Amino acid sequence: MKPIVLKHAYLPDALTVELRERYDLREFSQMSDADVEAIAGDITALVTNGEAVVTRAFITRLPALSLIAVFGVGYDGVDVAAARERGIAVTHTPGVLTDDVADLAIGLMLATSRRIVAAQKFIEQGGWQQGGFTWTRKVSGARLGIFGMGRIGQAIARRAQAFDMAISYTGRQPRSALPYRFVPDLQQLAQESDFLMLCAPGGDATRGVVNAAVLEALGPQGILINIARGSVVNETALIAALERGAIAGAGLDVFTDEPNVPAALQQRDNVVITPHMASATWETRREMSRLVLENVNAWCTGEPLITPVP
Ligand code: 8YV
Repeated sequence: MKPIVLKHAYLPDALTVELRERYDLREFSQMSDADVEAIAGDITALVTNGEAVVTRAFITRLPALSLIAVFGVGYDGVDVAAARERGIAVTHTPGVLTDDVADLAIGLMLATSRRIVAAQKFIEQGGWQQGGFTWTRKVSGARLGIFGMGRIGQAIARRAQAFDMAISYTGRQPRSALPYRFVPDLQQLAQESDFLMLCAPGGDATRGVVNAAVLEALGPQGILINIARGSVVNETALIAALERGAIAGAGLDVFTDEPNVPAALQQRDNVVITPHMASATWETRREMSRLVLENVNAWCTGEPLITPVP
């Protein structure tokens, strides 16, 4: 008998097909509570994505669960402590999406600072016939503050070096091997940056840490870029800061209540928004899918997991 695997949230079609070929795949989105209850004792693996939430209560409902495989590098949606208490392994997809996320981060920084989206709208709305587009802010040589100097933060820093940016960072600890300046405090980092780039993992430790005081410190010429998690930013404070000109703009790929983006963040010339798409290229989504499948297969055959969460 094939092991029962629960597809808990959105996964690419090709990955779903491969999982279905190998396992008895059940789709959570098509099941009632009673359906889940009926097979709860036989569900051994759960595959979810980086945005979905797997609570302690949900884990408790699945007594035979032994693997949670996350399609994504961020696993802040999963109650890892609850999983560990039960001896349930958790895997994710680090590394394969680093380049794409860093690329989009740089794209958002350029698009926001140079107002690329607003400039396109300017042409499309006939503005050019009336005069030139407003001047924008220079990226090359500016001060970049990175919050979270993990794999993605470092990939962004390497790209930013090509723009001759002065790079500083904050995070849990200084990384002495890196050639960038460590600043112990997020507010100080904001104060000393033209661009504040958020790369820190989501979760309780970072919830709402980009608050009114940090945005105030970033200042009226400062730009916030978030490719991490919406939860890292106090979105109400961000909207207020944009409305009163406390910061110059924001480039955002992630939001507090996805897929709902507050109207106050839309239709602004100084805000560039994308729908949590940093890792969504064909190449990377294929690699992420491969890694999920390899982890599930390894778990199933008793081999060591490829990318367990640390
Ligand atoms: C994905 C992500 O959008 O890796 C992550 O943590 O947030 C993204 O790459 C997500 O996991 C796919 O649903």
